[in-house]
Amino acid sequence: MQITIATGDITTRDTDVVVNAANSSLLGGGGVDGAIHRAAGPKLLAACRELRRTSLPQGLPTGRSVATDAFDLPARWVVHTVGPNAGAGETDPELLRSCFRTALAVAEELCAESISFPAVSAGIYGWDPETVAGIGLQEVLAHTPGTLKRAEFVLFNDRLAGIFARKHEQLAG
Ligand code: AR6
Repeated sequence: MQITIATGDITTRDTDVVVNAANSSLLGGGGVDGAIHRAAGPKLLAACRELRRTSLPQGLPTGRSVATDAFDLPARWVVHTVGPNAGAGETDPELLRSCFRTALAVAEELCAESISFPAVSAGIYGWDPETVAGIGLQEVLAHTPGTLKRAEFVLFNDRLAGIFARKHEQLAG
């Protein structure tokens, strides 16, 4: 799979899938979640409410991923994942690994060819960006692609993008 590291706003990407760093409620929040909901429009919140009413009455557990349409975004689908919250004691790297792995699996179920990830858990949820870069890149590098051909990490600033680019060089050799 081709991997790119980009600086910018993930809501502008036209990959088939944009991954959202959501919370268990799926009902929106700050950070990238807020940006995605603003850009996708109110139908995204309605779709998330419908998921809560039907398949996820207790919300989406940490480390799991679920898809909705992307509505007004250039992407086709939003895959919502719930990163671990370090501030609430969720420091098990397997939880973060699971976010990337389940998001990739959901994208494959959708027959997506491209996917964009933000730095899940590296903002409000307080994880060290180096750790997020390592885990995210390892999971994408370890993924056996079905339909997926391309993965992007879309970072909000050049400092974060530098961390991801250096980690990519280390891991991909
Ligand atoms: N495009 C790309 N990256 C962004 C964007 C954007 N438009 N906006 C922010 N980031 P965060 P978390 C970066 O806090 O740590 C929400 O309230 C940001 O700089 O969005 O997983 C949810 O509802 C950081 O590097 O997600 C949850 O309650 C990265 O995205 C909680 O925050 C992730 O930061 C999730 O916290």
